[in-house]
Amino acid sequence: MTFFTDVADPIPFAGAGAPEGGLAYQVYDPNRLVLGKRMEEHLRIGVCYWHSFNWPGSDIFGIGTFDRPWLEAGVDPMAAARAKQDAAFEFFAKLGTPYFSFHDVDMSPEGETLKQSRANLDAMVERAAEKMAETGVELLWGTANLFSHPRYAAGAATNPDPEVFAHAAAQVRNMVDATHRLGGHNYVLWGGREGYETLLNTRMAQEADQLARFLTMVAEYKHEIGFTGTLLIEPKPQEPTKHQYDYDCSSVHGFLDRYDLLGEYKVNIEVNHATLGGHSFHHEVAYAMANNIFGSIDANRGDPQNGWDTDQFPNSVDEMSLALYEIVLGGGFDTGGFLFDTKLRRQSMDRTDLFHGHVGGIDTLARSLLVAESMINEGGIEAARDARYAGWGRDLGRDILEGSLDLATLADRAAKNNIDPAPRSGRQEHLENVVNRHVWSVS
Ligand code: XLS
Ligand code: NI
Ligand code: NI
Repeated sequence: MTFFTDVADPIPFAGAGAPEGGLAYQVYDPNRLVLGKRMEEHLRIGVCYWHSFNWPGSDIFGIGTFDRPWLEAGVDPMAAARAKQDAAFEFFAKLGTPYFSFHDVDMSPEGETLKQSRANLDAMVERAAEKMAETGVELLWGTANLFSHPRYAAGAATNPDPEVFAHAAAQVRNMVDATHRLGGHNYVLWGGREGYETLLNTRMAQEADQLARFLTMVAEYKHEIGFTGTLLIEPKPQEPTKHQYDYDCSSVHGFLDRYDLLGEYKVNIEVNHATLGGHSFHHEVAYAMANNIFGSIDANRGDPQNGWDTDQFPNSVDEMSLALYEIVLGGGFDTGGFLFDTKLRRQSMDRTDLFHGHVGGIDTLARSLLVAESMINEGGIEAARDARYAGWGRDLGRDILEGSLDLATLADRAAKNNIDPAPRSGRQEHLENVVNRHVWSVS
């Protein structure tokens, strides 16, 4: 049975001739070569199972508005899971993008016991394996939902009750197995409730040790079973907790360093998590690149007026171009990609709305990639950065960094040479104009 009956399979690339309002890519041409690599390989786009197929369009003030028959009351849970999976894979194939991602409970219903949950998951994962073989769609990452069930109200790994930690361990073990079985490229841990609501009842040091123990166990298990995907932590500053420990890339980096986990984990950066943390997305990407923890991206953005995770489709070439510049310049994705952890607006209840959101977002990324390509080919930004730091490649800079000078020797040398450094322009406005020239001119 087809669910998205009004949509062509697959959605074509029509370039500038795309019909207005129609479903065709204007920029995303998977085979177009960009800096020697196919566009599809640069962007590695994936669709999320949860917001697109497992969320009815509800919000805290109202029930679902979407047409998702498998979510209706009274449907047998496994039959519902199969109908949802059919619609999801039909969507992935029609969109024509290479990857998807899911949480355990998105794909298979939780059973009465952990054993039953595992059996349900295994059955749905085997069915997914068949669908993946039929469509060629691959798993970007798997993850476990350790935040929806009431047992996780006070966190999973950071819960004051070790039995909750153990339950979370069982779920993660099952999902790492499932991800491994499906040839997943990464495994994600988003610490949804790994934080606190109030410090009055919280022992932060204790919770940090618990979280580190959990992450260590997951890394050890990965090696035990021979899973070769990358483990990723997805930072977010808050929501649903008042404060989340994985606040941003820098706090995750420090945490990994403190517990000797650098090298085992990288980060999955979500655009709107960056902005909720008081950073630009560009900042988070550049930080991760600079510190060798860059892994993957969740491409959904926020709304500048709202202080929560609205998960909207990317539509700003300005914002995405800067991030893509850093990503491509830094060598691009390894196992990661651009996951659409995106939500439709609650009023977008037509079946085709899901396609319009993704197609527009994908075109935004494709155009941003072309801007990045143009900036890299022209080289103006890197030349300006090189010029700005050039002194560090000369004698004084090298001597300082190599550690051959102590403070007093350096001070004496400065006095002896009578140095009097002149302030120099950072040229910010000029550089912003350079970027805009590329944004406005690529095609
Ligand atoms: C929530 C997160 C979540 C993760 C996966 O804000 O973005 O959707 O990506 O658990
Ligand atoms: Ni996310
Ligand atoms: Ni999010």
